[in-house]
Amino acid sequence: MKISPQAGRKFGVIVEGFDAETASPQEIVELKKAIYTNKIAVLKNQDLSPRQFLALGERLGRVSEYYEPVYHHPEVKEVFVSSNVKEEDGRQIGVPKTGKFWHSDYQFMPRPFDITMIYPQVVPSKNRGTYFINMATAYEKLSEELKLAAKDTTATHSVLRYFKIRPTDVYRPISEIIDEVNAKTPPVTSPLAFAHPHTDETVLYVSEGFTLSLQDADGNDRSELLTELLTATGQLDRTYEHENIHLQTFEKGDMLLWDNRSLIHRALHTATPEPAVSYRVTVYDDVDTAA
Ligand code: 7UC
Ligand code: FE
Repeated sequence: MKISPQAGRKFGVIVEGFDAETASPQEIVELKKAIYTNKIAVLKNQDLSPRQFLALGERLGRVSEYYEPVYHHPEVKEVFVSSNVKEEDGRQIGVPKTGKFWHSDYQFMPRPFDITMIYPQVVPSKNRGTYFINMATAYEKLSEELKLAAKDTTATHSVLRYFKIRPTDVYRPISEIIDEVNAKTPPVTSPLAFAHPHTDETVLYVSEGFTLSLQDADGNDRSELLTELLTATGQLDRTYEHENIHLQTFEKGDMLLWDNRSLIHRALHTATPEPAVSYRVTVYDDVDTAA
């Protein structure tokens, strides 16, 4: 296994010669270290079945299956499928157009994932990739004034605005769906800045997609601060040229592993979508049991 920095990019490493089937415990430890230190690791030349992909996830931590079954791979439910390609018989597997908004995975849940693994299956010829922002570096770059304002502030997150209407929701009143989403995944409130469980960096925990509101220690609404923070961190830049934004591209055979506690991401928007399918496995890396 050879780990090298991604030339000319803001962050991320390339991992060559990694064999998921025969990787030693030492290699897994090194890989996880590379993820937390460099934020993205791109494993080259992977050729894994959904089951083998899941098995690799299980070596990194505790795999979590997505709470909405409509995303599940039909054979391996722990594999989340993002797909805009219909089966020959017209069936839709997984969900199209996922993640086209700034977020981190499960940010709206009490415990977000530590590691996200994305394994593209059908790779578009152009406009492929995912945008990322490192919210630990973004925090460091905030003005002293904004850092101070972030102290003793909490953020409330919800999936509501990006919850995907399921085929079974057709003809249901939207109010009923909203009530169901709020009952199943009630808004979660957490500190606006937290210490990263694996690196101890201070991470600013807000996203355009999932963060609903900010509150100060007395419970007063600080939503104007939310707009300032989204602007400062680059999340409102529709040109995607903000210095915090990193475009991670990939080719067939690549597998992206990233530190979901410090990165937010956003699927690249394409006006004329080409076929695209990717598989995802998400992992909890329990600090107390981590190697
Ligand atoms: O369809 C999607 O964009 C999925 C999103 C609402 N959740 C992904 C996650 O893991 O948080
Ligand atoms: Fe995502």
